[in-house]
Amino acid sequence: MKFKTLYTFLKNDLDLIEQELEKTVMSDYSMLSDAGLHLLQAGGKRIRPVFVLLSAMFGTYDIQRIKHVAVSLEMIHMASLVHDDVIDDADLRRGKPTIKAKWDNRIAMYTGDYLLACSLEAMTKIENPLAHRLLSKTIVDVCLGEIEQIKDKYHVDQSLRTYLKRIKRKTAILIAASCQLGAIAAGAPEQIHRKLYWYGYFVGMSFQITDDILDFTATEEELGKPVGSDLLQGNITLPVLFALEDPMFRIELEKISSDTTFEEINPLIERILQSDVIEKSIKVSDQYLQKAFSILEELPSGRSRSTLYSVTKYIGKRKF
Ligand code: GRG
Repeated sequence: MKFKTLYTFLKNDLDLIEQELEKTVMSDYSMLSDAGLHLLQAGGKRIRPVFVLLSAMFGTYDIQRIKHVAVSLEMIHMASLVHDDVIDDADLRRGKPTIKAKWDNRIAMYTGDYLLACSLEAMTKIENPLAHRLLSKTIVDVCLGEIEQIKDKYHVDQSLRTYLKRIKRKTAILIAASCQLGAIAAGAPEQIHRKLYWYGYFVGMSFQITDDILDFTATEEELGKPVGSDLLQGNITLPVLFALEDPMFRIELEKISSDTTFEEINPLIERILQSDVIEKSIKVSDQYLQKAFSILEELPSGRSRSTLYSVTKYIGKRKF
């Protein structure tokens, strides 16, 4: 089953958001429009807009209002991907050349900045200080998460806590904010939008852990980038943290540096795949999903809750 079939009733609204995203990246400067459109048309799951819309259904759902929130959240995500690809010197994203590879680092930085600015502009349509405070805090956290990731690269002596704090900032908080902001913009009561934040946070933690697992278990075609890219970048993800408990693996991993090649990390990828660390990581991801399900139980029943339930189940099994 495809992810999109879980929420076919949102198709028209998601199509509208797609058109809004295209309109929003347009600028008088073809360089910015071309680069923005290139990333948009490369695909992407648009899960943040989906969470915005489903959460908005807990309030007064008005797509003409909610679309600005969905566009804003997807544009922050896009801006962060464009900057991330410069930081990681990555050539492929969503199976297509990155902006920095197709153009150059300078244009990628301008494009990322422009997308972030467009995101803030889209959110001004929501005249609610709480929404803006949450959005600003979220962007600060995403930036801190990235700085922590850079600081922790190649550090084999980091704790599980450090890893969890990093993924909370770099991924989970943006998904949490997508849920809460959708509900806030739709005027949902406080006790509902707060719960949706925590639902999004737990789903987001599981989503990132799964991303870290897929870096080893998926194919290059599924990932849209080479297998083991995170490891090659020196990112100590959950499967790697577990694998470091083996002293022999630790000795091999300590040899990785920015000069290491894909050929050199292949044996490490093989070791990870042959051990139980993937299973152990899936268990941690499942624990977060269980917490997400518990929060869903506390929300009013209806189409939104049941769809969030299916989306959560799918996220636990995703292969993309
Ligand atoms: C400009 C806001 C801003 C931040 C700068 C570079 C940076 C600081 C942050 C990068 C954070 C980052 C890349 C987090 C990864 C998040 C993640 C899980 C990406 C993959 O998300 P998917 O699977 O991607 O939803 P698609 O392609 O489907 O949209």
